[in-house]
Amino acid sequence: MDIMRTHYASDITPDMSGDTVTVAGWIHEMRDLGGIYFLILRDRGGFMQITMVKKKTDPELFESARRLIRESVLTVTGTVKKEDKAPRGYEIIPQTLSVLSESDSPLPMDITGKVDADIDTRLDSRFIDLRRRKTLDAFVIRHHALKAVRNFLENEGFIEIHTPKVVAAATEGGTALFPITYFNREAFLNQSPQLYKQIMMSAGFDRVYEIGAIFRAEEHDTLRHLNEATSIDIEASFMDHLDVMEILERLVHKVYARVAVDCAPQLEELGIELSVPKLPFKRVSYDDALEIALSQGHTIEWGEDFGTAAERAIGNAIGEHYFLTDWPTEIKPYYTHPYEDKPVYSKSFDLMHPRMELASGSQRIHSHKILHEMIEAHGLNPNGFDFYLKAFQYGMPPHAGWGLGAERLVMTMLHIENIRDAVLFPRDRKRLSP
Ligand code: AMO
Repeated sequence: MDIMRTHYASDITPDMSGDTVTVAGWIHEMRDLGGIYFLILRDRGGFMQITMVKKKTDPELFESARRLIRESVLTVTGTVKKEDKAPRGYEIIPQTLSVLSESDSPLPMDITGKVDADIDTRLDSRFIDLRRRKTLDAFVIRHHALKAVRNFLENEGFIEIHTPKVVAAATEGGTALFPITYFNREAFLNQSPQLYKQIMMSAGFDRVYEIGAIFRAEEHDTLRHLNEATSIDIEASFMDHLDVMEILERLVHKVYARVAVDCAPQLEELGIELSVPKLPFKRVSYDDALEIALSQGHTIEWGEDFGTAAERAIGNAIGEHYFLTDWPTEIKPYYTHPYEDKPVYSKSFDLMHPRMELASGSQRIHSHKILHEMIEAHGLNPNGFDFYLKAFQYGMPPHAGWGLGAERLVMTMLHIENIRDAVLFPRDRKRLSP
């Protein structure tokens, strides 16, 4: 059995007519017209038509092809022939065809896109769901988006780091933790690389980034929350909140611009016309946003977070990406730096898409004394933060950073309704498998 492939569907062009190629993939469709038999073979790059005319094909090959089962894996060696009516303008006339793996039948779900499946059916058989072009497209775009993020940050002088996901303490205070057993001790899955990326500022790394898993045990069952999400985090020394906001908006702009170019075929298949957000993004203070929400009939007290409905109302009023800035210090995490001249407000921001929050960040407190006080003021025990606080005792530069949700970035860019469609194997309240 020869499993060497010479070409992907996307490598072959009509002007290769006459060439011999070996291709491989899954049987997407079979069309039996009696005297002529078409196999549509699918690989990552697209579809190929394998054409067999009964009179011109070895009878044994013809009959074995007719017995094939959809979604089986095949390799085909044959001759390329220009054919305007076939996908990509060519067909392959096979000389040999071998089945590498036969599929069971019926399939757990339709993959041709003719029959819609609900999200649970799709996620239960995610490997099959991912064979559908539109599902695959979103993940190819996610790959290009994250590649653009990496390239951008590398060009800005950021060093990639990997911080522990098994930790001893809460990071974000309030939000819920997943406890785990670590030998004989209690440990947790990390909610955010926050404390470690800050420690790296004391280590002198100056600019760091991490793209990694964050775990939140919140009981949310919404279209924009996961219990395991991917966070794009940065931290940078000798910068304030304004500096890192500027990095963030340029990064989002760059991701859209790159995806528009690199993913043109996928965007077309998905029917998406990507409009690259214009720079600079609007800055809207918490107080101004509160006014918008109040004027639209929402009741929120100063110092409260905006609920989903008010957030939507503000988003609709603004209509594009924007920063929500200058939050009340009391509702931001303990590490957030207050303004020196008006300490009830903080040097903090959220990056918003009209549909939802994408990122949050701030300048951080870099004084050991004040940080210690703030941890206590938030009702937390500073003893649990020893390893973190220590890094502030021996020369910690002023610094700032943010965390951007990768799934939310992708879902808002591609108009994906449910965040579960922006992650391969989502973890939510009910789902721990596959
Ligand atoms: P925050 O908790 O706001 O900030 O998280 C940052 C971003 O991560 C994404 N995100 C989520 N996405 C899906 N499901 C979730 N459950 C979820 N939780 C968070 C969001 C959010 O905006 N340490 C700070 C960041 C910083 O200041 O550097 C933090 O974690 O897109």
